[in-house]
Amino acid sequence: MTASEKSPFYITTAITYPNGVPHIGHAYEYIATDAMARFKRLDGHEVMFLTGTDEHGMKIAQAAEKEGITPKELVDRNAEVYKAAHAALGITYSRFIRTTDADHYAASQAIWKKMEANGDIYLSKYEGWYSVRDEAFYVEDDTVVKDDGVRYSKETDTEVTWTAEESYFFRLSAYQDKLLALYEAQPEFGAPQSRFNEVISFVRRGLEDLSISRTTFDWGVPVPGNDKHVMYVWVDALTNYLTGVGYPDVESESFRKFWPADVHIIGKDISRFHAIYWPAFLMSAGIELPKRVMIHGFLHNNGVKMSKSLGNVVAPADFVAQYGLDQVRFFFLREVPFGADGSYNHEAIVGRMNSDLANNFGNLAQRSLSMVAKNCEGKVPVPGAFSAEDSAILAQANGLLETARAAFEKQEFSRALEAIWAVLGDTNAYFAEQAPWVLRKTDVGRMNTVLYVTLEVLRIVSILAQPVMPNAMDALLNTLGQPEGEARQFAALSTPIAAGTALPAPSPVFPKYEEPAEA
Ligand code: ME8
Repeated sequence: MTASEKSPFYITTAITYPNGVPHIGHAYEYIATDAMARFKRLDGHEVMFLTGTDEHGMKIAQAAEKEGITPKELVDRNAEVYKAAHAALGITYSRFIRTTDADHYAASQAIWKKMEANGDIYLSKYEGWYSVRDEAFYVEDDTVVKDDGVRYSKETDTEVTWTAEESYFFRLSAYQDKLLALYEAQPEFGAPQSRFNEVISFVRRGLEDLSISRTTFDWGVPVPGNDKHVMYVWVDALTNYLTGVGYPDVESESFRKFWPADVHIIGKDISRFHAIYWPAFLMSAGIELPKRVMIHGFLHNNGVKMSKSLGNVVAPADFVAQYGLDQVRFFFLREVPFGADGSYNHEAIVGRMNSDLANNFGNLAQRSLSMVAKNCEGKVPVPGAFSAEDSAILAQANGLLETARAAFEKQEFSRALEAIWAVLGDTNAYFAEQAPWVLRKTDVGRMNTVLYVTLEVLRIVSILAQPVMPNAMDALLNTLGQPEGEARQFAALSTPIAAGTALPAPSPVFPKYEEPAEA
């Protein structure tokens, strides 16, 4: 099947506030989304992958003021820092959207007008509590005054300030039943279930209309027809997913091809914005809804929340420099079931590097490939008839595509990797049992068959692990004599490695982690 015959696939990350620097939590989301995008491409889909920065709102305006620069200067500078993080992490986005891009203003104003035309926007006065950190409103019952005399959001523990101003409102209250009907009709609209359930209960408790414009500052998209107001940052932020595929030109090729989005990948702190406000805005504007909102958990450094004041914010690029890009990508996707919260520390990363990568994968590749180099003239050997053991291990490897597809469909990355590593584990046992280094002296034909089977498993595993470890798998597929392009697509999985393929001299892909010598 060619790319054009398979359904196009549209995936997004949350767009990050560029008020600080990227941390491991952001990196985690980018890596997961990138692995998903690469998986779909390798599986023959045309993929649109959108990521970027969320540049409006009070948080950005205040951060700029603190630095004594304009908001635009701040976001211009920091957008580059985020782009550099994407590059360091090997993120293959199709577009890096910035909400200050001109086409994004047009899209935000267009959706606003649609909601207005539908009778869902009205002018009134907002009085209530606002958290600049969260860019979110809170009702008084959800706030508390602490010993320091300051009022905080109970849920997120961020300071809230009293806000009273003229504001446009979105008739969110009118969407309660429609949203509940959506959740009923599309039980996988939000995932994983436990996080989606929290959203559903929130909606069941009743929804209030939402303040969607501000007048006390001007760093935002102007409200059409009333320049005194700028849009509430979340209205324009969510709209980025439409801008990215050409909205408001709903007849454009990209909009028709890619909308509705297949999956929005976001963190647990912003599930309500994506699973409540966003579908309500879209319903109001008469636009199709995304198919899925996948809510991942938070990563904590050694179980401790990352924060600037604790000084435990690790820059993604430093992490990559210390452990290696593929290793970092593998660690996060293998270690933490996507959706759950996770913790990382040096020992856990080194553990995975040394056992899963160096021992289970790297050693098997190195041992089999160096035997082939020495005993088979550096060519994939011609196998004899397959024994039951050979066929069993090949069948396991051949079943991996379906397992991986099913897991990736639900963003269960760790489950896919676990299945692949189970086959590697069994192949290691097979290799040890068959002992080709003994067969070399007793039965060369059998040795050839065992080496062939091992190389075939390595080929399958390397192709399937590409979305997670693109560079290392590139190197290994080179060593397995597999040319770039079609031979590395999932469609090639069913064509076994060809006997006689010339193999370059092998070199280890996964060295063990060595602690740097004490200075
Ligand atoms: O929320 N672990 O931006 P943001 C895992 N601009 N993920 C984390 C994390 C952690 N420790 N900390 C943050 C915003 N994230 C809005 C989004 S989308 C239309 C607008 C995730 O910079 C977080 O959950 O605060 C979110 O998905 C992403 O990083 C950006 O967070």
